[in-house]
Amino acid sequence: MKSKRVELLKGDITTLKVDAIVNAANSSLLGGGGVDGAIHMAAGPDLLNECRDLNGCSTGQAKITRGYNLQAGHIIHTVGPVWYGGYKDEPEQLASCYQASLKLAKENKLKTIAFPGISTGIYGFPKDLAAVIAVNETKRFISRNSYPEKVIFVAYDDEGYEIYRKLLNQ
Ligand code: AR6
Repeated sequence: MKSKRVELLKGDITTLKVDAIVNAANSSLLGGGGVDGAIHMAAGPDLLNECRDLNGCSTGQAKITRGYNLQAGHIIHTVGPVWYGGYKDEPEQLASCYQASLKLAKENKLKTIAFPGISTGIYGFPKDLAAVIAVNETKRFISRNSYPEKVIFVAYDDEGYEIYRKLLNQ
């Protein structure tokens, strides 16, 4: 990888010791399946209590909480778009998720942040297009800002890992 500020890992994002992990949440912010369920399970019930006070989150936006029982100090909850075929501004909304999450990391002076593939599970966003958006938005943001110092993309399986690996090696 060319930039030391961008890394790729394969595995479970809930185990990472970083300043923030990003959650692929839904607009209620009250938990769900996929990585959201895994994060709430690992963080413990105090996370849900804090989330109840946030009054949800719009698609493309992000909100931050503490990390509770996670090794990660914070959780940045972002709501990705449901994929409807690409005609409902899904790419722009996904780009907005990365921008909003990175902005929160910057505002909170977080040095390390880890992203799962937002929208690429239950929400059905094509993984290759989602990865292009994730990498482009991240590179653009870090080229203009000193925080976060490091961004880690976390692939959950071999297919996702290969998609990011090829993009980051370009
Ligand atoms: N670590 C890293 N990545 C993971 C993990 C994990 N532990 N678990 C799943 N992934 P998804 P979405 C990957 O479905 O598509 C929830 O119910 C997974 O392989 O978690 O944004 C929410 O409440 C995929 O690549 O999120 C929403 O209702 C990526 O994480 C809805 O799902 C995202 O998959 C959000 O759907």
